[in-house]
Amino acid sequence: MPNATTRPKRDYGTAFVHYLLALNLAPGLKDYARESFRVTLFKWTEELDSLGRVQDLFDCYEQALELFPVDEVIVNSMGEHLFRMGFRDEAAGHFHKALKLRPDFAEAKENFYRAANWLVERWHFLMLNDRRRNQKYRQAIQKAVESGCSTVLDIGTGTGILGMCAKQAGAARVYACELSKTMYELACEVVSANGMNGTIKILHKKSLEMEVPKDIPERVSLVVTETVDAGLFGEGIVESLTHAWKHLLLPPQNPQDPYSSPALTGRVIPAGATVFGMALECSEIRRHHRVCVLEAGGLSLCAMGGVHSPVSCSLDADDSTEPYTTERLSQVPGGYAALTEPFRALDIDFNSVQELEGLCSREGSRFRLPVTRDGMLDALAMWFELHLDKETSLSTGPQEDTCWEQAIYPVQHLSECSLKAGDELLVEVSCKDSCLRIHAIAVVRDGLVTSLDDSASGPVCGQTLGTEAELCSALASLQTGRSGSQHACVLESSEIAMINNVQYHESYSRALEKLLRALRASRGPQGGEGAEPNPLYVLDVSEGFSALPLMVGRQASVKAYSSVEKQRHQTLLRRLAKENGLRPDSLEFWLCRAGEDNRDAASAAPSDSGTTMLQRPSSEQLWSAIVLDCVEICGLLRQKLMEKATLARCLLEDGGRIFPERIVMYGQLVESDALLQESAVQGRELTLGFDIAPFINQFTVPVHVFLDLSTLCCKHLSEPTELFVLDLMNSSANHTSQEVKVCTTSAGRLTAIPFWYQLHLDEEISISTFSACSHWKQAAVVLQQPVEVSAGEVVCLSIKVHKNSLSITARKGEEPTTDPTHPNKFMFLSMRNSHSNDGQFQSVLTQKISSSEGMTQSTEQVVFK
Ligand code: 44T
Repeated sequence: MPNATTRPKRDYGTAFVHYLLALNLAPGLKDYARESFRVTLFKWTEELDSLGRVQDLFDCYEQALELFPVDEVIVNSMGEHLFRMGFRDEAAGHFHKALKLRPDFAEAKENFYRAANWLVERWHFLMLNDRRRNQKYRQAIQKAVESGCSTVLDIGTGTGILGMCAKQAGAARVYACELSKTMYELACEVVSANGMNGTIKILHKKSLEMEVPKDIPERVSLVVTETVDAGLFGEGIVESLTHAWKHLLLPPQNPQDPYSSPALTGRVIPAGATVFGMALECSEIRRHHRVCVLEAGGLSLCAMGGVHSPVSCSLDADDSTEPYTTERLSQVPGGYAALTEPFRALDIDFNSVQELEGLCSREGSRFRLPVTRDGMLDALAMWFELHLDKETSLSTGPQEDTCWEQAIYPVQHLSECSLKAGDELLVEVSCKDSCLRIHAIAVVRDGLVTSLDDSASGPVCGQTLGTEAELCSALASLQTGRSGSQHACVLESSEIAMINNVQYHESYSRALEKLLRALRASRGPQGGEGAEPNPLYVLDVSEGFSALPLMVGRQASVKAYSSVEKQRHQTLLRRLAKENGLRPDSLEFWLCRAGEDNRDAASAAPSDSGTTMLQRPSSEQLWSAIVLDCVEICGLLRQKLMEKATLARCLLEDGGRIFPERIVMYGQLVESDALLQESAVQGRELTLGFDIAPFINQFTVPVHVFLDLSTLCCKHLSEPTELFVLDLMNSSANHTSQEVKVCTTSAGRLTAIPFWYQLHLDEEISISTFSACSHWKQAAVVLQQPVEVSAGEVVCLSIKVHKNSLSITARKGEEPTTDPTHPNKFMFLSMRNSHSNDGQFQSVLTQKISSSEGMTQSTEQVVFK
């Protein structure tokens, strides 16, 4: 028998099998064994997870659920595995079931909100609340159907709204397809609730996989679709329409025969689009995509020259980069200045398969744009007009009053580029991988061309220009010699904004220096003559890139440890260390030392990351300072923060400290329609006469993340108020509750409570996550039911912290709080911003899971019940 010292691990696999056997034979023991059975299941499935034995893992859960079918902890935990593996629909079903079993199950609630945020993107609410857009689409569809288009396919139906418009307008047969499973199920439910069950055939399919007659019995005379994103082509409309013309639509109208019957020819709504572009100066975009500071916390940042964000449309961009980001320019913090007039960049006719097919093989078009004012060239922006038909268009432009964002192509050259009024900017618009790209090539000033090519070393090549032909030849010579920057390194845009956040670095350097000085003084002179003093150990457990260890490592007799995992981050830190003349041993990487267990840290559950790193620097040493990363970029507190703080405290030497030592959360009462608009379908009115709100509103989440509070359209109903204090040096407050009274300063409808944090590094130095240079965004709680308040009234917020989630209820004045199911209860969760549904639900595994009865049922519960 192996003894305790030789046995490498507890054998949870064998234990699990024994539990199964025993409990199946003696079900009477179930209650007694429940707790230890769960532990065994979780430990064993964790092991299976790390070994990649996915099928075995889910088999174990299925067996466990056969024994304990209504055990909410097991149901929730299975949901967590499903979610991490990308089976988000199924995961949501499990979280929902767990919540049904125990409505106050905080973890399941948090998980459900996170899943809802992924499954139903927030823009669905914006679009359904956009009455003008809805009416325009309905009008165009109605006209087409009335003119004879009798068979209709709605590609990317979402909630089913456009398909229902077609049916209501009198189309004989309507088909719809939707690639997201959740949206597909939602559409089925909405269509049947509106009495159109059986009259619209809805398929859970990507249109590109559809065929006649396998999926639909006939070619259709009208395709309606709104599968467009801010960059127009990002949802794949070019491919889907090309495919639709070849396989799903009747042949297009023959221009020679304009009177051919619409019932026998095919057409598309929208009929086409015009794309516009413009150059702009925008400090907010600049600080997120280009390192703008030369020095921070006493560190020279020149080695950061080659750093750029993962948004790049340059030709040598690789797969990891996105060609554009998005921004609602009318609300960008700090505003923007147009450096050119908007120009017409591209026209596309969706009714011409030749145009659709030829789009990506088209030569890029070049434009000479007169620069209309002096400014820094920070980005090119694009937006479009969607021509639904000959009469009706929708615009997504920055000047329009719409919910649309614009596509932003940050200009990321090595050197800054100042434009002057009277210059000409040369840009190229092209289409690669079915994605629109716009690229600044050169500036013409006083007849001299200066290349903006990022791989050229600085502004190059002056050439006198006269004719257009000379310009062309000048450009041709500029285009050669793409070499790629030697020191290119990609950092997330939030990491670039952090590097540019001078205040953040100055504050941290100052606070750390103060502490280390004090510790050195308290140790007094050490060792004998010439002996190296014992170093002070500092650990930075920031989640992404962080230059703080370098700033600390500059100081004498300090050993700084960075926890950055990515190779490119380590390379960049080493380069910075070298450039700043740091002793090679003053910076080390903590992960490398932590060994085996951390090799897979990137793939480990988010809840595990961070805590494994919290260990002593060596068996005889303790840390002088530990930097904890407390706030996510999205504006929420990091998961397991208090656990980490408690752990970190145990690893500190006498007098050592955690940074920040204290976090104060602030909030403000506001009335904000903008937040309501993206949180749920508003009002009691039907949407275009259809009942949609109750179905999609099940996916309402109480916390909105990634907000820019400085430009949020809202009316302040109170001053910023301290809501909560987390004392990282003293408390491990996992369960707390407290009441905060807030006095209103104006009358209004309290609809939301935005919140942010003040991070206190020590008694004197603090930083806010809500400042003009902050790399953090803010978050807000949106109340399910607004509270009418008058000026000078007291609103009582009851704040409860339970493990990682914090819930607050809002009520007026001195009314008693009793109702635990109060509608304005909300939670602070760790949620990502919405991402597109990937539609990868067809795998063998999912089919297997969906075919098990409990699963299908619980999924339906989420969506429909
Ligand atoms: N976001 C707009 C993009 N689909 C809209 O699964 C504007 C973003 C936006 N289904 C702020 C404001 C706004 N076959 O449910 C989705 C998607 C589905 C397909 C079947 C296909 N080939 C496709 C392609 C997409 O179509 C639905 C709509 S995509 C619309 C994107 C308010 N931020």
